[in-house]
Formats: sequence, C-alpha cells, structure tokens
Amino acid sequence: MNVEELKSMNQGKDRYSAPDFYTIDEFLTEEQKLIRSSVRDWVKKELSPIIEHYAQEATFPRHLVKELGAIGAFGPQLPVEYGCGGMDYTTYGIIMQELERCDSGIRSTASVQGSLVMYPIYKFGSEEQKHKFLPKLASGEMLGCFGLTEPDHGSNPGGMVTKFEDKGDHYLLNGAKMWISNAPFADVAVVWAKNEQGVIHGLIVERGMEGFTTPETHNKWSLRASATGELVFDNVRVPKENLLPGVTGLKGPLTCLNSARYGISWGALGAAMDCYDTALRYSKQREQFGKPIAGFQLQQKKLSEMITEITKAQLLVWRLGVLMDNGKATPAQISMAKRNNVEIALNVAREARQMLGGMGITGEFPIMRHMMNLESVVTYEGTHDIHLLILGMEITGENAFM
Ligand code: TGC
Ligand code: FAD
Repeated sequence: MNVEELKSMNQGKDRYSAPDFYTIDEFLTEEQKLIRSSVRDWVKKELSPIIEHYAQEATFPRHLVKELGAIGAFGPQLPVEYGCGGMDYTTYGIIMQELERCDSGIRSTASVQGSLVMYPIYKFGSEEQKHKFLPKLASGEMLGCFGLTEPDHGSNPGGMVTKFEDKGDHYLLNGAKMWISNAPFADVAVVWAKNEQGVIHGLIVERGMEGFTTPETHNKWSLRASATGELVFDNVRVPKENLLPGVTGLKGPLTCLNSARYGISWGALGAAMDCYDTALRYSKQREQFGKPIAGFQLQQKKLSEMITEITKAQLLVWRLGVLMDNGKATPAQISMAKRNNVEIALNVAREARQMLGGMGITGEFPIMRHMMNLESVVTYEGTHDIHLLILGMEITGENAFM
C-alpha cells in the first residue's frame, strides 16, 4: 500500500487530545502554542495514518525527511541566519513532544538531526562548515547521523578506538561505530574519533567518501520506523576542512548530548501522554460486567497514577525548558529529566497496555509500539543507570562509574 492510500484509509482516526491536568499551558507563550498546534495537525494528517504500517514493515518513512524540514523540526533552536528556526529551547522540546507522542523513531530522526548533527556543526564548526551544511540539514535536503558509540564502547565512549592520522593534506580515518540512528540513509555523519595523540575530535564524514559504508541493523523489536546502522571506516580520506575546529575531548560529544537528552525528556513524555489518552478513551467505551471499565476502581487507580506521574513530568520539563532558555540548565538536571520521564513513560505504557486487554497488543492502538520504542529510549543517550550515576556524582561528589 502506498503512502497516499494509507493516508486516505486512516485519515481522521487519530483522536489525540493532550492531557494538561495542572493547566501548564498557561506557562506557554501564544507562539509556542501556535507552533505546537501546527506540528500536532501535521502529525495527525501526515504521520499517524502511516506510522503503524512503517513500524510493522520495519521501514523508515524516508519521504518524511523533507516534510520534517518543512515543518521546522530540524534545528528549531538554532539561528535563522543558517536556515534554522531561531526559536527557544522550550519550543524545541514541544516539537519533540508532538513527534514522539506519535512515534519515538520519528522524534529520534529529528533529535539526531537537530541536536547531534546540526548543533555540533553550529557550536564547534567553522563558518564555511555552517554555511555548507546547516541550511541543507534544516530543510531536510540532507540527513545526518552522529557516531559516538562503538561495538566495545557504549556507556564509556571515552574508551573509543576509532582513530584518524594526519597525512599532510588529509586525515585517514579507521574504525567502526555501532547503533547509529539514521546511518543507513545519512548524507553526512558527525563522527568522534581520536587523533595520534589520543585526543577526541569531531569529523564530518560525507557519503560517497571511499571506504565509508553504513550497513543497516535489522531484527529490531524497537524503533522499527527508524533506521539504525553501523558506520564503517576503512582508510577513509577525510579532507582537513571537515574537522570541527571548535572542540577537543569528550566534552564535545557530551555537550551535544545535553541538547538531545533534553529533547528526549519532552519527547518520552509525549509517548506517555498518548498512552494515557488512548487508555482513558478506551476505558470509557469498553464495557464489561454491564458498565464501562472506567467505572471500576482498579482502572481508576491506574489512570489516576498515570496522570499524576505525567503532570509531575510536565512540570519538570517546563522548568527545565526555562533553565535551558536562560542558559542555566546543568547536565545533572538534564539527566534527572531524561531518566525520570523515560521511566514514567515506560510505566504508563505498560499500565495503559493492560487496560486495553487483548486489544492492547495489537497495532490498532499505538500503546505496544510506544512501549517497545521506549525500551530503546531508556538505553540510548545514556542508559537509565548511567543517568542515575551522573545524578549520584552531582549530589555526593563521588564518582561511582569506575
Ligand atoms: P568525564 O571525565 O566525566 O568527562 C570528560 C569531559 O567531558 C566533560 N563533560 C561534559 N561536558 C558537557 N556536558 C556533559 N554532560 C558532560 N559530562 C562530562 C567533563 O567536564 C570533562 O571535560 P574536560 O574538559 O575535563 O575533559 O567522562 P567519563 O569518561 O568519566 O564519562 C562520563 C559519562 C559516563 C557520564 C559519559 O561518558 C556518558 O554520558 N556516557 C553515556 C554515553 C552516551 O550517552 N552515549 C550516547 C550516544 S549517542 C546516542 O545514543 C544517540 S541516540 C539518538 C536518537 O536516536 O535519538
Ligand atoms: P553498555 O554500555 O554495554 O551497558 C550495558 C549495561 O551495563 C547497561 O545496563 C548499563 O547501564 C550498564 N553499565 C555500563 N556501565 C556501567 C557502570 N559504570 N555502572 C553501572 N552500570 C553500568 N549511539 C550513537 O552514538 N549514535 C546514535 O545515533 C545512536 N542511536 C541508537 C539507536 C538505538 C536504537 C540504540 C539501541 C542505541 C543507539 N545508540 C547510538 C547507542 C546507545 O547510546 C548505547 O546503546 C548506549 O549508550 C549504551 O551502550 P551499550 O549498548 O554499549 O551498553
């Protein structure tokens, strides 16, 4: 079935209504609400009708890349002079939430592009690099990926072995990255590698460079509508002008992760809000023992606990957004929000799935897909345990990583 057929078959079925129990909307500006409403409309019209099909087929809806660019989902927080949105971090968070309330994989595509590819080029790149890459990445003409994780270095990226040598007029890059979102279709990769002195640098590797391949990772039960792959570098000649001049060391990639983890804290909450909204609506319609299941105390307990956790998480990201907009958010605050919001989203998804009984395991409803997606979200961008250790170190001053 093609995209147009899927859209006409499923149009109007998405009845999402965002929960806002504490009227947190009052904290948002009119502009933020307007952007949210336009992204929400786009999601209902273009994404919801097709997402289940792509997830079931384990295929990346590649045609959406340009559309995501057109709605301003790529780098909305970066300056307009490079073709980006020039918006605040709260707006960035809101956009990630609207995308992930439909599917974490699509939010992944957008957050990798905006926070992990465009942001390092903006923050650490030369003017030439910014002008060459940012407008095309913002519009979706180009898709990017971010290569930090390696087969033997996930939580401990500082141990990476991917390396480059200075060959006079170019660098020679060797090594491999694993679990890379967008890799199979990416036009450019921001890759973190060590030089001969063991110092980490960022390099922009472009598709077509000899020795650079991006094999796809198959058989995922999670993020099935997002393409994941490896980055393999076999004597890749990288022009010297592709080195990011503005940063050395692990703080380079970790600075980018601050921005992406922040977006995930809003995004995962979106998935939770969708699961709650679906379960609430279902519970009012589904009758057993002669009345809607919403009338049973056990179901009300589930719903009440879900909305309580969602409301606490909404307050957390709203405040974190303000801190980000004022340049005051710390990495540990971001870790707390990423960790908490993914955890509550997983719990909400599991409870919501039970509320739908057998229907909860089908693709008729989005809950099982959210639940499986969130199993990746709880692992990537720093695992649940790693964020706990970041928090632990912040409050005790003791390093428990090693
Ligand atoms: P450590 O010695 O603590 O720090 C090394 C240097 O980095 C600085 N730093 C930070 N800078 C900015 N932001 C942060 N959050 C930072 N955290 C640390 C630090 O000050 C130091 O700077 P300097 O100047 O002294 O050199 O580093 P460590 O080796 O002990 O590691 C710390 C640890 C474990 C917290 C870190 O490595 C970590 O966060 N590990 C988790 C790895 C991770 O998150 N990987 C994510 C890969 S990308 C991904 O998953 C994308 S999925 C995308 C999607 O599809 O949505
Ligand atoms: P490991 O580091 O091997 O961890 C295994 C377990 O050990 C975890 O439970 C962890 O919490 C625990 N552990 C590790 N160290 C400690 C410690 N010190 N103390 C206590 N417990 C510890 N990476 C990228 O660079 N770019 C991407 O675009 C990207 N996209 C991804 C997409 C998907 C779908 C997935 C699944 C991953 C992606 N990743 C990406 C990789 C992701 O960031 C890593 O999977 C993650 O950082 C964990 O690394 P690991 O899988 O090697 O697990």
